[in-house]
Amino acid sequence: MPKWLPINKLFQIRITTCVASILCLIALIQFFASYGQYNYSHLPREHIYNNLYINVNPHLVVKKSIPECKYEEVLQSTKSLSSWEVPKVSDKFSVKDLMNGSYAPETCNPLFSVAILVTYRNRQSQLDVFLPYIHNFLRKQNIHYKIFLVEQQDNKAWNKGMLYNIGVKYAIAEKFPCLILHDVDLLPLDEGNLYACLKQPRHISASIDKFRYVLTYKSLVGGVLAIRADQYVELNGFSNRFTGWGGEDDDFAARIAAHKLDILRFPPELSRYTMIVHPQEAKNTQRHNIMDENKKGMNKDGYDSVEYATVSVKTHRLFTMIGVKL
Ligand code: NGS
Repeated sequence: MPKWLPINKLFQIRITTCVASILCLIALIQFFASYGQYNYSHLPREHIYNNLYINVNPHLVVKKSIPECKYEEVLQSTKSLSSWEVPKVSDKFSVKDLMNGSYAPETCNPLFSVAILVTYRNRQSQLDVFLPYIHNFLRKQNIHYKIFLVEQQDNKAWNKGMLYNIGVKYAIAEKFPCLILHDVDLLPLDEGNLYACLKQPRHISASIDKFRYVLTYKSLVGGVLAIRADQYVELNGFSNRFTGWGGEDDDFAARIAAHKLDILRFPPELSRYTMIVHPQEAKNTQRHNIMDENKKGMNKDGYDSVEYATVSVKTHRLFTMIGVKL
């Protein structure tokens, strides 16, 4: 046996050590880069109940013969799906108890009424997955809810902010005290993710599989957001100036901050979503300029100044469609 290692063997060991060290370094950098975001600050589970915004639509008939609904069981649920378990077709789906996209529990009086606003154009395959999935998910939560699908029915540039402003007018006309603004491509994975407003705005989709369940930045409010209807009006809703992809949600976050409201979140284990994959929309190259202008107060546009050509309202079993031509 030789007393020293042959030179080629030594070289091999050096290369292996080098590669292993580089990989370790990359893993360490990745860990520290995302550490804070995995552990974004959130309401502790035991504080959620006291922060809930209890408010029911006055149009909902309260039945004296049945008790108030309870929410502890939903909030304490640890049942979750993994992304790959999400059914692409909901075969166990029944339309029973659904009308106009709305539902209220029969055996108890709910404490929450929520308008869920989904902005939409030309994403039929996503909608086909979203609607049965979300109804199945929500009907387990003992809440009163209604799904409004706000469809842009023209070929003009996509304007999500305007669609939300218009949809919210209808939700408020129907006296919904809480709004959930919901992307059609996001499906909640955790049963404990109660679809209700908090007293402060609540960013719901904090942990999305596409981003390895990491909150990409602290002021992100895109995806799924819950906000009280009165606060939406107070902020003057979304700017109407953003077309195409990006910026409108960050501008909305700036409005939240300017009104000294907080953005609250549930813990990561209650905030996980899977995203239905789709091609990325074209980015609005002007989005940063518009945000800067809006911040300087040059354009105080929003909910109170939204203008559109026509709106048609149609009811379906699974949703109420607000068709908009801008
Ligand atoms: C930011 C966009 C937001 C968007 C967020 C996440 O960069 O509008 O990414 O987008 N802000 C600007 O472009 C100024 S996501 O990757 O989830 O589609 O919501």
